[in-house]
Amino acid sequence: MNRRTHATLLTGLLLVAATTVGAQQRVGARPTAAEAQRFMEKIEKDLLDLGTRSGRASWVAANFITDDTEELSAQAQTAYSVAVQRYAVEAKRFDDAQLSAPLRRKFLLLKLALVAPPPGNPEEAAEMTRLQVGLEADYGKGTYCRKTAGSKDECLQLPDLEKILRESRDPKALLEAWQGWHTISRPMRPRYARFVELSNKGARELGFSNTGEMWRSAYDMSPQELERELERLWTQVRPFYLQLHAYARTKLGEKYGTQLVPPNGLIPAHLFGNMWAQDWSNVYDVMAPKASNAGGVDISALLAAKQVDAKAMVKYGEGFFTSLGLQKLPETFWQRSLFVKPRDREVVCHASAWDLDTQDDVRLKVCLVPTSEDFIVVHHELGHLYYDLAYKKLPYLFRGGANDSFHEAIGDAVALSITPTYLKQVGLLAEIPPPSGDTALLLRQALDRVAFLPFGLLIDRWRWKVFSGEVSPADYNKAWWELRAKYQGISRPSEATPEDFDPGAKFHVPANTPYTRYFLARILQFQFYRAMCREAGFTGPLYRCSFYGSKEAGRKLEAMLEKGAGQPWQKTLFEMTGERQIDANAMLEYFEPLSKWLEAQNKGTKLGWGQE
Ligand code: X8Z
Ligand code: ZN
Repeated sequence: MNRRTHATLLTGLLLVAATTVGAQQRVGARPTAAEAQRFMEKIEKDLLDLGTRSGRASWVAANFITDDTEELSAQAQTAYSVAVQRYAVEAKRFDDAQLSAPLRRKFLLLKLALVAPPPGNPEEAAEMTRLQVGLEADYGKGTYCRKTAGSKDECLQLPDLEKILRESRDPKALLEAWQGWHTISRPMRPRYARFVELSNKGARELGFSNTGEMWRSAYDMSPQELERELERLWTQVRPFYLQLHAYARTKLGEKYGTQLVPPNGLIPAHLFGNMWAQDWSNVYDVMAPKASNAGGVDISALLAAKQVDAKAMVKYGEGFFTSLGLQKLPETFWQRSLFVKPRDREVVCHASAWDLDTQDDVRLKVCLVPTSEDFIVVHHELGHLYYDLAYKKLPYLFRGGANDSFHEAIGDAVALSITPTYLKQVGLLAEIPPPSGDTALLLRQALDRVAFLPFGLLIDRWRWKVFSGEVSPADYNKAWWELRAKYQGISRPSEATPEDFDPGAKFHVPANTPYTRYFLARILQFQFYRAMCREAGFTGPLYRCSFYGSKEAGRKLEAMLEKGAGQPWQKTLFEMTGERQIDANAMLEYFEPLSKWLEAQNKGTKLGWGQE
């Protein structure tokens, strides 16, 4: 792991020992493994208790946003994170002890357990959690009101604005929806800046140089090694992204005119059918190949035709996992989850999976609409829950993903099996399209999974600069758009004002959820998928594989899930896939036919935008 950090901690410890302990034989006396074991048992018991309380309070706060639920949630979260932080700091005294590998790993996981470590000062710790809870609640309540011809303003929330982006093809309406949502984050900036300052203080107390470095230390390799890995992966997939970008630019140019979409330049962010231009599948109609036999399968249309409601979408998801031999979800899951946006109260609509007691009390909180995008989201979220259920018998600190990107990749790997054959098997599709429809099918997939990649990478590249202080609050927005241009090749659809704080209009920034996990998961999910396809005995082109119903694939999956965070992820990956590193070759194999097709379409077109 992070050797430099350990060295710093050790030096600190020895100095304290030498100056405060008089008796000669105590200097350098190492705490025993038995002491460490007892300390760890107490910690795990305490954190389970505090974590469960905090989880219940956050559940209520996210499902009923009010000033009171916010305050109660902040209090419970403070109690939990202050305890983690105190234990992690206390645990430094075992840095030098001879411990078994699993116990040593628990100490490591303890130190990395929080995404925002609170400062030791209690007032500052409480202030930090209040800021964090408040920012997430503000995102959840985000509302844009516009003047209408009548006397009453029309007020829209994120799901309403997302619907406009998804369905409208009128650039004026798209621009207004985009701009409207980006007004909600303006007031967040000063509080976000203070939050950054406080969490950095906590990170430094643990021996990290800032919160960003702490996040990069959570991958069983040094932060520098992780940075190199990310660069390697981006270099692997970037040529394919450039092809997709160039193709999308041509198509959007044909639709909206080259005035709005300059042929060699950046594409304005409001034209992709998604608020953050991170998933382009909603504008498939604009991107579709010209050939009349293009085909492909429009899952949104299938769901509408069968009147599949939110709960039924979740049932399809559960059905996939049980077909692999995994258990049905517990009854309480169906009683306690939220599947649709309530009309009469404020909720955080961003989809999330919850494991309230690290045992059986698992739930979803989603505001589903019957679209193909949300059909994938359901599988994604259930992947989290099946992971939680599979590692519940492990000790508390091992109840987690092999690393956070594993957690994000499970459901998506399963969702890659939503092929026409699968859709026919479950009665959603009548006829499997002929192989001539494969390009269309792959294009739909790429508009979701490949278009996402640069976005997945840049959010934390921005946050690393924010946490390290390289970018100051006055430049938050400028730095954000520099990265959006560099990696995604997109531009802000209108000039920013000095008040704008566009990163705050993306959930994971006010909610402080690390994002590198999603970039890695996009790549990793194809490795998992390929491994399970092989296990299921599939031999055709990778993109046609569905391992639905394969008990062999299910056993393979469960064996990985049951390992939780109990061993370095590289070992878990090897056991699952036979591969030793996260690598894009499975993804590139999957998309190989599309990649050739895009190259042919882009013939004579200049790739890139001159700022990459
Ligand atoms: O936040 C999510 C999930 C919950 S972990 C819905 N995702 C990222 C996003 O929406 O930005 C899944 C894909 C990327
Ligand atoms: Zn997720």
